[in-house]
Amino acid sequence: MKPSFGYTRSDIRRNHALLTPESHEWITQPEWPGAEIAFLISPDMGAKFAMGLVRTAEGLSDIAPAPAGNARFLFVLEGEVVLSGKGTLGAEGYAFLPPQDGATLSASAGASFVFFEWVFLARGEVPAPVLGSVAEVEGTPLRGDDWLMVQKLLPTDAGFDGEFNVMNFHPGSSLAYVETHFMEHGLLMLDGGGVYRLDDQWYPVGAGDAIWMGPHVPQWFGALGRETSRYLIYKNYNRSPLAKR
Ligand code: UGY
Ligand code: MN
Repeated sequence: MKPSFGYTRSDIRRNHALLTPESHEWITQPEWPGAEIAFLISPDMGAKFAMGLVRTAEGLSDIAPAPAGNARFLFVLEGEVVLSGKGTLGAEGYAFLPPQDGATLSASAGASFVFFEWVFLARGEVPAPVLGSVAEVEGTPLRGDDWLMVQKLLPTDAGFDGEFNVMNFHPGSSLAYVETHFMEHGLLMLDGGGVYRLDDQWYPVGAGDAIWMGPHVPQWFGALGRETSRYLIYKNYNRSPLAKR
């Protein structure tokens, strides 16, 4: 039995990290008046992107866009987020905002969302913003396995330097093999749970847990329980490992 004090499931290692809700440090930032932010993944741990949770008791108004050169992706967990001149996102609504996009962000009282920011690697024309909702994205079986459906939230063309997917695991299904690849991941468990293998560790994980997978880290997930397990996952994509950030 683990003691209830001085213990966390969070585990931060050289090439991966599990970040669990009981260890989140909620901070304020000058760029986000009215928000509490828990930065879960950052370049300080070796990642090439940042991922944070935002919550707001009173609501947010006109939060400035990401710094020049950075792309931003938002995924709403609760409440509503409004992007000026673009539209309103409800629960499981999402937006990709390319660098230099001028939209400001407002949010309803009690709203929460996850956001990602990274230095965008352009290839040809920089893509236009994308707004959508998970419920409207069709899933496709991963490598023919219809117990593992992938919803691709962004267009797949090479203008995008990354992808954001929701992976849906039927209870008892798993990734078909232990993946190793140079691309990184930032992941948020949305529903269900199971066992995540990262490097040579096996972690029990559930809704609300976040994971950083660094380049080349061996990774595998097996879904347990009776409900569908789902996670949101970011991956840098469409770019050579030698491409400069
Ligand atoms: O797209 C991926 O690399 C994905 N299958 N990885 C993962 O779920 N850990
Ligand atoms: Mn992967």
